Amino acid sequence: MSERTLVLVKPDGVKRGLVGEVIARIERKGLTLAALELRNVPRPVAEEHYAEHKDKPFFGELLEFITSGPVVAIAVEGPRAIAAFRQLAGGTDPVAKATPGTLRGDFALETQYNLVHGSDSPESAERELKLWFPDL
Ligand code: RTP
Ligand code: MG
Repeated sequence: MSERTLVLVKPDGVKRGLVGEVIARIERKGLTLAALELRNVPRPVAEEHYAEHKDKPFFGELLEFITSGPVVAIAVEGPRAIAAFRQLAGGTDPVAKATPGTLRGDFALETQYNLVHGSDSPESAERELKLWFPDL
């Protein structure tokens, strides 16, 4: 059974020219692209997207970062797409948790600048896809 997940190439990934690398890995895994757009992120969208972290000490920095330049938002589709993309991304801390072979393990050094976002559950995916791609 197919499902959808929201992937973001964060501003660091766009600035570093890694959009193609992210898309290539998604496609090589066998997942498909249901929607894709380069976007600036309005602050209210960033706040809504990361609402679960609103009480965390890093929330302010996280909003600054995610609104600091365009992101590429992608609706990714396929069997177990949510877990499959989290596997491609690697752990949140790109050195302590993500292993080589994952996007974060191969291309990132700092937790804040960890290249990609992927929905972490079916509930998150549904909420985030409504926020980013309401017409999908
Ligand atoms: P994401 O939501 O972006 O896919 O990342 P994630 O699930 O792997 O990690 P999450 O716990 O949801 O954290 C969201 C993003 O906040 C930044 N962060 N900074 N400075 C810090 O300690 C810290 N912790 C998290 C990261 O950009 C992380 O991806
Ligand atoms: Mg998360």
